[in-house]
Parts: sequence; C-alpha cells; structure tokens
Amino acid sequence: MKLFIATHNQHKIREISQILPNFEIVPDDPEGVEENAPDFAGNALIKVRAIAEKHKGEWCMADDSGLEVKALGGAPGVHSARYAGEPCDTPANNALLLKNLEGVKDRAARFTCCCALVDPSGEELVVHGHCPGHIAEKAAGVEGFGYDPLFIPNGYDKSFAELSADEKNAISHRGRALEKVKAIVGDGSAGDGSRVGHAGRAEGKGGSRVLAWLRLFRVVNLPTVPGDVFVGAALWPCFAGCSLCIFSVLLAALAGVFLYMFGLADNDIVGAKTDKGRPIPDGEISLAAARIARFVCLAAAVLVACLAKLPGLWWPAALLLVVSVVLYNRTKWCLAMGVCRGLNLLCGALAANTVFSMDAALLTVPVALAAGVWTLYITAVTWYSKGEEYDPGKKRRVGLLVGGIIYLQLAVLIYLTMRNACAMPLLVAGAVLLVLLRLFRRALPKVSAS
Ligand code: ITT
Repeated sequence: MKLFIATHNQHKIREISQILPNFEIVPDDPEGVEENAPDFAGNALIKVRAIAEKHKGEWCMADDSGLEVKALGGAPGVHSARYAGEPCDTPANNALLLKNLEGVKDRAARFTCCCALVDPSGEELVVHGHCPGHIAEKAAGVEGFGYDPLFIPNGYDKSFAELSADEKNAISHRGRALEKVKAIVGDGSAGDGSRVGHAGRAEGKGGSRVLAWLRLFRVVNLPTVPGDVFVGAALWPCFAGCSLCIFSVLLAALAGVFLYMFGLADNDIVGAKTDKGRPIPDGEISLAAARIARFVCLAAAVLVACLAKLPGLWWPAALLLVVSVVLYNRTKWCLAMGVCRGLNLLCGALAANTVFSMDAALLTVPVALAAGVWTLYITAVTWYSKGEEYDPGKKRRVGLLVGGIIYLQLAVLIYLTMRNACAMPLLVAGAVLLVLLRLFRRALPKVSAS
C-alpha cells in the first residue's frame, strides 16, 4: 500500500520505512510551506495538507516531532529543528541545548512525534507518540539523528544514538505514533487502507466529535465530583442527628458536576494555545464552541441550584468555588485546586442544611475538618503531579492517587453510615458512582489517557 510522506528529512523517511515495512513509502517534500503553528499537530497538518492536494484518493502523512525539556519550559519543542537558528544545524542545536542546561539538575525531557494523516476520502486524522527520558551531560553515540546523542530514554543508560535502529524504533516517539497509525490504516498489506475503518480511533480531526467533548470534560473523572458532595452531606445525620433531604443533595451533586465542567471548559480555553494534545489546540473543538459550553455549564449549575431551592449559604460557597476554579486555571496554584475540592465538600454540607436548628452548630468542626483535610490531599496530589508528562511512573502513581479519590470517599461514607444509618442512601449513591467510574474507564480508555 502506498503512503505519501510530507518530509524532506531523510532520517525520518528511513525510520518510517523501518517501522512500516509493508508500506510503499513515497517521500514528497512539501517545499515552501511555513511551519508556523504553535504545536506539533498544527505543523503536521500544515505539511500533510500541502501534499494531499497533489495526491487525491491516496493516504498521505506528515510527521512533526521534537524534543521537549522540562527545565526549559518545553523548549525546544516545535522549534527543535531550528533551535539554534536557520537553517537547521544539528551540532549547533545540540550545543545550545547543553549550554542552556548547564548546571541544571532536573534534566527530564521527552520526544514527541505527531503524525497527521489524510485518508483517500480527504478526512484528516492526528495521532501522537511520546518517549520520556532525560538529557545527558554530554553527547554519546553515532546512530540516529538530531538530538539522539543527547537523549537517554527512561529505563536505559545509553543514548538513542547508542541504540540500534530496531531498539530505538521499539520505544521511540515515532515508533509509538506509527503503531497508532497502523491501528488506523492497517499494516500496509495490499488493500488494507480501504478495508480498515478508522472513525473515532484517531485523536485529531475526523475522530469522533463526541469523544472530543468527552475528553474536554474528562468524563471519566466526573464521577469523583458528586462524591465530595455526598461526604459533606453525610456529615449531617452523624454529627447533627438530622435526617437528610436526599433530593436536595442529589441536585446539589448535579450542580457540583456542572460547576466542575465549567472549570474544565475554562481550563482548556485558558490553555487553548499551550495545552498540546487537548481538543481545542488539536482543532477538534473550536474556541467559540468551548466558550458557549463554559457558559452553558455555569447556567446549568445555577438553574439546578434554583430548582433544588438550595439553602442560602450554598450560594456564597459555590461563588467562592467558581472564583477558585478561575484562579487555578490562570495561576496553576496547587492550593487553589485543593480549595476547589474542599469547597465542593462544603457545598455538600451546606446543601443538606435544609432544616435549620441549633444542632447545626455541632457540624462546624467536622465540616471544617473534612473540608480542610480534603483541601490538603488534593493540593498535595496536584503538586506531586507536576512534570508527570516526563515520567510515566509518576503518571501512573498520580493516576492511582486520583483514581483512589472515589475509594476514599466511599470509605468515609461507610464510616459515616456505620455511625448513623440515615447516611445509607449516600453510601449507595457513592457505590453507584464507583460502578459508573469503572464503566467509563473500561469503555473509554482513550479519554482516560488524556
Ligand atoms: P520535515 O519538517 O521536512 O519533516 P524537519 O527535520 O524540519 O523535517 P520537524 O520540523 O518535525 O522536521 O523537526 C524535527 C526535529 O526534531 C528534527 O530536526 C530533530 O532535531 C528533532 N527530532 C525529531 N525526531 C527526532 C529523533 O527521532 N531523534 C532525534 N531528533 C529528533
């Protein structure tokens, strides 16, 4: 099967041919195109579109790739080829990288490869592959190209340039991205491209729109949000001895979910230019559509709270929650994120306060304690998660800490139910959330990964 590749880089062509041996690789230099997009996906699309015009009815692909160094804020990134200036000068690029990292201890980095495809019907698809590692103190090895002599992949004590082509391709960013390409196009045997359906399996344009919205709203994490509200509400029967209006609590949980979705849309709008691999920069969701979604989520939270006739104190807490969300999205202060989730729990406690009584005062200390502990836990996890994109081990551990939130909530709900059986409906609701979370994670692995 023929695959037209938009590149002038002979090293890329060699590696792509090694990784896709059954394809007839046809290089086509997209001469004169300006790679001026802010991210790899944008540049890969610019290059592939330039040649797809010429090869209508065929599969075309472009690879845009580069090195991202944590201590340099992700540089050289999309400027990898011309880090030391025009034209591309590999020794100068490597020398500049070493100079900029002089005296730097944390040398974590990752290679990223983005492959943009245009299928025979003209549909566009985008996939990414990453390879985490670190930058060596000095160059070593003669294989490969570009930054290979300086890059030591995680789990190895040799640079990419000291590995054989097969060893590099098995773990490299390009190898990983091209595995995804194979899942879409087939392995290149005759007729494969027309036989293999790909709707919804790519990350970028042409992938399912629904999937893009599910990714924007990190739908697999959403079930952890009502859990905060349930824990807050369950404190009532245990410490103030009041029965609960379950209906109000459920609606408060729904309002909490909408507020969280408001925050997620706002986060992706704020990071529209910088958060690579998210649906807005990948061009799957327009900025205007995300802005409308942000407004709709906020309006939905207000509407639900009005319908539920939530107590007056819920409103200032919810307003504070919105302020913390907006603050976190713009500053990335870990504490602001912790405060969001602590306030979510507080909102649960306040929403359940439908019967005002003297006993309500009994709740102040347990609620303050629970919200405070929750704030600290989330703050610590957010702080620990920094730099996880350069360290898959850390990413797995953060996944466990975040996934563990729902188990923590359930453990607290079990304890509170043992103290007062009136909290039982909230424990049942918490268990339903756990089932939902597991179902989402199984059905939507692609969304879980983002
Ligand atoms: P085309 O745009 O024509 O494909 P290019 O070399 O300009 O070729 P990019 O804009 O994608 O390609 O820049 C990629 C740069 O990133 C490349 O020049 C290297 O410096 C670096 N790079 C990418 N993949 C690499 C790899 O596997 N090993 C070492 N360096 C790599």
